[in-house]
Amino acid sequence: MATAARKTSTSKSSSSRSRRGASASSIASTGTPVIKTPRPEEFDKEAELHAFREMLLIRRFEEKAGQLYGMGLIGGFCHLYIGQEAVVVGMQMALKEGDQVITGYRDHGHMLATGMDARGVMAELTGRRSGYSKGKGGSMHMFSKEKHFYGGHGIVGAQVPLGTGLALANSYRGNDHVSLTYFGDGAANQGQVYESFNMASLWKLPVVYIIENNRYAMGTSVSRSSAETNFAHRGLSFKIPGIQVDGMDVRAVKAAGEMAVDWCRSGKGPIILEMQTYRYRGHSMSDPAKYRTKDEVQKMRSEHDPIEQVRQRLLKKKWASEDDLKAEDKKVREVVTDAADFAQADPEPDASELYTDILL
Ligand SMILES: Cc1ncc(C[n+]2csc(CCOP(=O)(O)OP(=O)(O)O)c2C)c(N)n1
Ligand SMILES: [Mg+2]
Repeated sequence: MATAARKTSTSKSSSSRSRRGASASSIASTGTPVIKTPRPEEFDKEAELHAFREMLLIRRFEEKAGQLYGMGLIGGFCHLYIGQEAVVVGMQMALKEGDQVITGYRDHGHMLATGMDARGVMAELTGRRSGYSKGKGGSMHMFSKEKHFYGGHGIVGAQVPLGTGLALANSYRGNDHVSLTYFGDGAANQGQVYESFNMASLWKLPVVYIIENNRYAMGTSVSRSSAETNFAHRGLSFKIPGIQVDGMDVRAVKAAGEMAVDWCRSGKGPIILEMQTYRYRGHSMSDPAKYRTKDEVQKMRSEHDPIEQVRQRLLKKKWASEDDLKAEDKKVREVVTDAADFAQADPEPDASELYTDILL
């Protein structure tokens, strides 16, 4: 994927990189530790099946959310995560209980990966009373303290200082929990990101900054919006190391995730993981995605799909048959159908809830 992403990015991005001469030696001269992207380890059967089920759950859930949106059952914004599943599933495989997750508005995958209930997420999307925010938050505003998921934020980049704050709290309390703070390539150009980087590095806070570079911010490609398209280098001025990771390969994500959380837990401070990924759908449900070709999307789907990669390995190693995998898919579809049925049967919040849980 890294190679494919490079090849299809515009010449401007690669030439600007070489103009700046961001080689390993020039990075070392800034005093920022130089770290290497870890080589992914092979998964055993259990890990492959786990990754397959988890990614498939997100894919099927998002497809259903897209359908319900089309039927007018989901109001407001709805940003689907289809294509990016390996990022959150691989990272989650590297965590331990108590580690926190925070992200932006493309958040349903993160919620499911942290173990939040599909019924509660779908009920929130449809604005029903059993939703995680009692039907008053919708797609972009859901939280689960039990699962250590801190949202769900609609303001681009706003989760970055908040995620850094979670890390500050961990540090202050003296626990060994790590904050996983996810944001996009577009959000990476926000000023508050760099204020956060400065404090996180200065105070050696345990935060993994995960930049989900899906190559677009709404309709703008990274090469049109970003002077430095190597997002792993975005922390250099703050002595925060970073690596680029094939975000379509769940094994590569897990290996990078394990390295990064170990880095944080051992008191070395923040670290950046640039996940090179791709969203198959438009920015949100209302985006016809005319800024890229169908061929570009098709190429990613057919050559780099994260779920298909795992499927092929399971088949090749004879750890599962086509029938076994169809049965897994059926089970996942049942969970999603159940969530959608539940959400549609669940009542809307009572009018008396209009002013509860609101800061006035
Ligand atoms: C502060 C702010 N500016 C602009 C917007 C409008 N907006 C919503 S999403 C988005 C693009 C962000 O892209 P990226 O960070 O790459 O995340 P992705 O959607 O690709 O996951 C913009 C500009 C916003 N919500 N908040
Ligand atoms: Mg993006």
